[in-house]
Amino acid sequence: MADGQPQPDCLFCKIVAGEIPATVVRETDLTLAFKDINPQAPVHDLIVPRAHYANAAELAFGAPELAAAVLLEAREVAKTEGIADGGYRVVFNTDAHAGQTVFHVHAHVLGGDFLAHFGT
Ligand code: IU
Repeated sequence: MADGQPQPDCLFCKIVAGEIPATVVRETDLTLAFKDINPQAPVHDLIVPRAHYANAAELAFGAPELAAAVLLEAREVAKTEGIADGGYRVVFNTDAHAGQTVFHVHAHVLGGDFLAHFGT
């Protein structure tokens, strides 16, 4: 389903609703940014849209303006965390082969040091 409605068993819907605590970095009307509980870099935050979409593909298709808001928020989170100048990585793990484990779309924002490079 890709209509943005909250899902009862979704961990990140519960964080958005304040039912489960998180260390919030920034919030807007559309998004919430919080610390990843298992950081993979000196700075590792997650940005979620408040609305529920399962993954980046569903978000981009169902609410492209909200997808843009999440990307713009990555820039703001990087500035807030002081990593905008050094550079940072934005990752959307999308479905099984990418190892997605929480099926409420989230952008990982990683930085604060040189990150392992992949690709050519
Ligand atoms: P993934 O892209 O779905 O693999 O990422 C899920 C992330 O959510 C992962 O980095 C977890 O450490 C993180 N996370 C969290 O921050 N808080 C939680 O309660 C749970 C997972 I469960």
